[in-house]
Amino acid sequence: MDIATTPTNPEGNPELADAAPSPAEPPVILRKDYTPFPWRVPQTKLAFGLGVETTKVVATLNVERNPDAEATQELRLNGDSLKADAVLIDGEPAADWTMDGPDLVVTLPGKSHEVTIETTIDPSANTTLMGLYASNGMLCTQCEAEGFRRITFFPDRPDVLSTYTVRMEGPKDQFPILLCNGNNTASGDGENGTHWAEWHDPWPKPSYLFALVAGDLVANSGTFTTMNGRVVELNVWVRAEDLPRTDHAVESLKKSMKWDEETFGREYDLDLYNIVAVSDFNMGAMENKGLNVFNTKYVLADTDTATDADFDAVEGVIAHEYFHNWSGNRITCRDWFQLSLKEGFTVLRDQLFSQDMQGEAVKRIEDVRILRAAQFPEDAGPLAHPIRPDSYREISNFYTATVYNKGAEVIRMMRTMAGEEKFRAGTDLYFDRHDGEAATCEDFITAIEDGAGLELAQFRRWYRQAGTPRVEVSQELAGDGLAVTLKQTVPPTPGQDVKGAMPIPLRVAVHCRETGAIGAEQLIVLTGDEERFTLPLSGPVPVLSINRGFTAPVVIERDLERDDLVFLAASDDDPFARYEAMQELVVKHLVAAASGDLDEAGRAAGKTAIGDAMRAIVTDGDLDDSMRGELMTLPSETYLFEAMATGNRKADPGAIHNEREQLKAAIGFTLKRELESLYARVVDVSFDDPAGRGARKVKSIIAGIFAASDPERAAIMAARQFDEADNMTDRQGALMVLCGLETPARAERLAAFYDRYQSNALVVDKWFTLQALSLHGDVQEHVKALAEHPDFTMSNPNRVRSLYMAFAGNPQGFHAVDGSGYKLIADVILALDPINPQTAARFVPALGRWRRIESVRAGLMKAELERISRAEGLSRDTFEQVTRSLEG
Ligand code: B3K
Ligand code: ZN
Repeated sequence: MDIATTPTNPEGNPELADAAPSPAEPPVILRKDYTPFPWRVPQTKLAFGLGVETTKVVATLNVERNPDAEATQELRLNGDSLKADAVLIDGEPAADWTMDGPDLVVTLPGKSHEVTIETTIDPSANTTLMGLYASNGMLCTQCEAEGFRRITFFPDRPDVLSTYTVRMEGPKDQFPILLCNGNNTASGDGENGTHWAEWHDPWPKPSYLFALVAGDLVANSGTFTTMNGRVVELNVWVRAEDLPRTDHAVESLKKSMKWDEETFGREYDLDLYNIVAVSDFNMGAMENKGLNVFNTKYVLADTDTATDADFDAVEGVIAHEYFHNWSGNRITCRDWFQLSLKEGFTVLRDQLFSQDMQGEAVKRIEDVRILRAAQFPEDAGPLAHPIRPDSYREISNFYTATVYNKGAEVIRMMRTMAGEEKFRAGTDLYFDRHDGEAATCEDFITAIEDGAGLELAQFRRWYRQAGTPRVEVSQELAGDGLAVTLKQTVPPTPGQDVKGAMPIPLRVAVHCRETGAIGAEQLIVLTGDEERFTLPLSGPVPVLSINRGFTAPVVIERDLERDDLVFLAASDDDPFARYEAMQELVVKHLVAAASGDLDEAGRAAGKTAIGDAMRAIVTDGDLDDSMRGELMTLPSETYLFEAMATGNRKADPGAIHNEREQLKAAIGFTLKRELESLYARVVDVSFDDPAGRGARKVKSIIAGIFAASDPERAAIMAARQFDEADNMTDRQGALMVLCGLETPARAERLAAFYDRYQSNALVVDKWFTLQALSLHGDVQEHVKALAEHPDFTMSNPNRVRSLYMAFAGNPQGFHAVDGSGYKLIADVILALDPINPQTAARFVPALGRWRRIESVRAGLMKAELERISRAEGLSRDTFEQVTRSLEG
C-alpha cells in the first residue's frame, strides 16, 4: 500500500514546453512503445552470502527465446548501481558481454542458455530503501517497481515471470531468521557460525515480487484452514519487544483470508504466509509472494499506543496486501502503465472488506474524504494523469491517488452498473481467464464485459482521460415528475485539451421538503454531454438527492436553496448524501466568505443555517456517534481550497483558514448547551462499550470546536481528557487540541507524552506530527526546533513524514504569506533527494499547486520549484515531478 500525498494544477507554459531537452534528462517511457521481452526466464536460482556491509549474490538464469517476440541474440539485463564480478554463459566465463549505461548486455547465439552473474552489494550504504538494504541490523528488500535491478542484473520488468529457488547463508547470531518467498525446503548450519536456508516458490512471478529478510525476529503465529482444507501457517515477524502488539495483525489476516473466499471466491495457494514488520520503509507495505514486508506502522497496534484509526489502518493494509495474492500476484501487470489493474482493483477489494468489517456508511465517507483530499487536487493540477498513464520518466512517481483511489472508484462504478452478483461473475471470469498471466487493464475491462454482461465501450474513457468530471444539475417540475437536466464537462489536463463524455452512474431519489417524504432510489447513467431524466415526485416540494453513496467520482454542481441543504443534512436516508449536504452547506458559506462575497447579513444567515443543521445532527437521537462524528466534521482546508479555486477564481489559504476558524467558533457559541450535553454523555462511555468508538470520535471533535469558541475551557477539557485517558485515541485527540492552544498545559502534556513513549518510534512519530499539524501560530518555529531534536533523522521515512509531510499538510504553516513554509519544504526536498529520492519527490506536489493560488503565494511557490530545478544532480524522481509542476 502506498502512502499517498497531494499535488496540484495546469495551464500550458509554451516556453518550457518548447525548450530542447538537455542531454542529462531522464528519458520518457511511452505506453505505446510496449514490446514483449525477446527472452523467457523459466527458472531463476539465487545464492546470497549475506552481510550488512557486503552481500554476495550469484544469480543463475535459465533463458530461452520468446517465440512471441522478435528474435535477437542480445539479452539485456537491467542493473542499477551494480557492477558484475563475473559473467558466465553455460558455465564458462563469457567472452561477449558489455555494459550499456547501467544495463549488462550479453550476446547469446542459441535458443536457450544458462546465464550466471555474480555481484557484490553493500546494503548498509543503501539509503534509497530500494533493493536490498539494512534496517535496525536486519536485512530486507523492496523490489517494486524497479528495485530488483539493484540486487542483480535481470530483465526487471513485470511481464518476465520466473520460478525462483533461493539459497541464503549468513551469520547465525546476527541473522537467526532467514526468510524468502514460497516454502522453506531445507536449512542447516554452515562453517564459522553461519547457517543457511533454501526456499522455493512454485508460483512463477515477476522480479518485483521477490523478497528476502534476514534478522533477529520473533513471530506471532497462527493457522488458517482454507475452504478446500489447506492448513496455512501464518507468521507475523517483528523484533522481540514489539511482539505484544501483533495480535490485531494476525486476526486481521485471518479475517481477510476468510472474506476473500466468501466475497470473491479466492483461496490462498501456499502452506505459509509470512509478514515482516520493518521500521525503515518507503511506503505502507509490499505484497511479495508469501512474504509481505510491512512498515511497522501497519502491523503494530494495541490500545495504549494506537488509535482507533490506526487499528482500522492495520486491518485495511493487511487485507490489501493479502488480496494482492490474486489481484497482483496470480495475475500481474504486463507493464507499469497497467499499475491500476492491480492497485485500483485491490483498493476496491480492501475498501469493500473494510466496509463489511467497520460499517459501510462511515467507511464510504472516509474513502470519499481521502479521494477528495488527495486525488481531486492531483486531477486538477500539473501532475494530472489518467488511471492508466501514457508516459513516465520514473514509475515510482505514478503510485498515486489517481492510480490507486480513482482506479478503485472506476471499478466500483462497473460494480454499481452491473450489480453485485454480475460483477462477481465478471471478476470470476477475469481470475479464470488470466490466472498466471501478466495482463492489461483492457483484459480486465473485457472480462467484466463478458462475465457481467456490461457494454463498456464508452466507459473505457475513464482509463484514458484525466480530470474530474463536473456535472451541472438543473431541474424543473414537469407534470407529475421532476425533470432533471445533467450536463457534464471534463476539464482539460496537461496533454489532454479536449475530452469526450464519460458514462456517469448516479443513484438518485426525490424527497419532499414539506412532508418529509423520502423518495424511492434509482440508478441513472449520464452518457452524453447533456441529458434530461424525469424522476417521480414524492410530494409537493421536491428536493433532489443525487450521487447517493458517491456512485461516481465527479463534482456535482447544483444551486440548491439553503433550506433544501439543511433539510437533506437533517433527514436524507442515504448517509453519504446526508454528509454531502452538510459539507455543501459549509463549503458554499466558507468559499463565499473567503472570497469576500458576503455582507454581514449574508454571513449571519449562513452561520444560522449551518447552526440549525448542526443542531439537528448533534441532537438526533437515532444517529450512532460514529456517523454523528462524520456529519460534524467540517470540510478540510484542502477541500475548501479546491472548491475556491474553480473557474478563474484563485484560492486564498489565509482567508479560508480564518473563515473556517470563525465558523468553528460560531458553532461553539451557538450550540454550547447542546455540545456540552453531548460531551457529558460521551465522556462517560467506557472504552470497551460497543458505542465507545463513536463516543471517542465525538469527544475530540467537540473539544476541537470549543478550542475555537472558548480556548480556556477547551484547554481544561483537553487536559482532563488527556490525564484520564485509558487509550491512545483519547490521549492523541486531547493532545491535538492542546497543541493548537496557548496554554501551559500544552508543554506539560507534550512532555508527559514524550516521556511515556520515548522508546516507541511509532508514538514518537505521532508526537512530531501533532506539533507539525497544530493550529498554533508558531507552528513553523516548532517544526524547525523539532528538526534539531535528537530523535529526528532524515534517514527514516516515517520520521521525515511525521514532521515534514504533516507540516506540508498544515495550511496555516505551509502557506505562511511570506513564503517561509514553501522554502522550508523546498529545503527538505533538496536535502532528502540525494538520500532517498522516492520520499523526496513525494513533497513536490504540495508546491505544484501554485497556479491555483492567489498571486503572491503563487510567485513564491514557483520560485521555490525553480530553485529546486536548478540544483545539480537531481534524482529522476524529483526532476520529473518538479519539471511537470512547472510546465503543467
Ligand atoms: N505494491 C506496493 C507499492 C509499491 C510502491 C513502489 N514505489 C504496495 C501496495 O500497493 O500494496
Ligand atoms: Zn497495492
